[in-house]
Amino acid sequence: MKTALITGVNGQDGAYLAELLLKKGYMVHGVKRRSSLINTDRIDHLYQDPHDENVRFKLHYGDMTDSTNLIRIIQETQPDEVYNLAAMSHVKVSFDTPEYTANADGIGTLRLLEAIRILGLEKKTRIYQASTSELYGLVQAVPQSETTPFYPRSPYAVAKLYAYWITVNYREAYNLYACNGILFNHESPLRGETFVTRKITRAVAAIALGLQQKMFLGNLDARRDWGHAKDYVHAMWLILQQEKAEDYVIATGITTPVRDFVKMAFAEVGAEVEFTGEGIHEKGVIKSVDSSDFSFKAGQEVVSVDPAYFRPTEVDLLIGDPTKSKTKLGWEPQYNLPALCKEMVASDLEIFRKDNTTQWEHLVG
Ligand code: NDP
Ligand code: GDR
Repeated sequence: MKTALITGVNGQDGAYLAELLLKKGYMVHGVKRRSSLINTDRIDHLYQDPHDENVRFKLHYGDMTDSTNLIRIIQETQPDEVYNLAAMSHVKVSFDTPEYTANADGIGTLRLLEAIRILGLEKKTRIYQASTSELYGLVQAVPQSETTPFYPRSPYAVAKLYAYWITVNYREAYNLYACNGILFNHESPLRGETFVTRKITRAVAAIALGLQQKMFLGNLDARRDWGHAKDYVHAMWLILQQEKAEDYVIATGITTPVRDFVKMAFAEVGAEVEFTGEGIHEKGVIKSVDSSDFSFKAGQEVVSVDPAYFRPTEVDLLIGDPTKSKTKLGWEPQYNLPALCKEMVASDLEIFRKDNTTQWEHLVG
């Protein structure tokens, strides 16, 4: 039985990856930092009684800012594969907490790599680093591939740039099987509520059910290459199963503006949304409704722009070139954006139908 260690196991990707590896017969150890409330909702369905001697899923308290516990957990678990998914992953929030982001996302990766080395596991343990399309930042060329130059545009992306290169360096210097997956945006019903797709599908569901009047968004012109997290965690696994350690871009190759995702999400509840005006005066208004199941009406303003959501430096356009991962890994995504959007809206409708007292986000994201 292979053993995997996942940092950030209770995040969106950690949850899908843990599920995938358990299905593949792995012993899965997850690293989770302590929080004042239990926040394991995304992995509760995977729970196994730790008293059971055949337990294959185990959580450990750990933090990317603490080398001592990373070394201890790796020593205890002796993993064949480490997936480093833990990070302060919100680009906008990284402008508010830049030093912490550098520590957790940048130096945190070094701590894991060093732990493997200190413990003499270079020959046994393979490591996957969650790199990101945010590395491309200010557009140098499109579509973005493994050879496109980086130009990070946020403290998050700069921290991830360090993590990217330290991973490459440990591969070259110590012959470690260490790889970067340069993953473009990937979403799902498990996506954090303050990332734009989930913020939109959640607001669409709440508006449709009459729990909210409208949503406030930032830059509607930004374009992203959005895929489904389930497809992307499969790629992470494939990356660690190759003969040679290499870096791969994982993307769909299709880019969509935020504004079009809003329209797509409203179409799922039978509403056509039209955008008028420009810049901070742009508005999204319901033009027509072809469903009597929901409580909005034609003419209702459902989207306004709030500059609080603008970033000091923005990444305008991301569109990935997945040729290498398709040819070398044989990776093929199962979802397209309309199917992803449909699943997310349906899931958020179900959540609000069960519990319409869900707390709203008090902070900007
Ligand atoms: P999430 O934000 O959903 O999950 C991040 C996880 O990291 C959470 O479990 C979080 O714990 C944990 N974490 C944060 N800080 C620390 C810390 N200091 N020590 C230990 N754990 C910590 O992110 P995703 O699942 O979406 O993304 C997974 C990884 O992939 C991240 O590294 C992200 O930067 C990267 N990435 C994501 C992409 C995407 O589109 N989703 C694209 C490219 C890269 P808690 O729940 O307590 O906050
Ligand atoms: P991103 O994702 O920054 O690409 O990082 P996010 O969904 O936060 O933003 C995507 C784009 O939408 C614009 N936008 C808004 N974003 C948010 N969050 N809230 C809003 O109200 C809003 N309005 C418009 C943003 O300006 C941006 O252009 C994600 C994270 O998962 C990273 O960890 C990961 O590395 C990258 O994807 C790839």
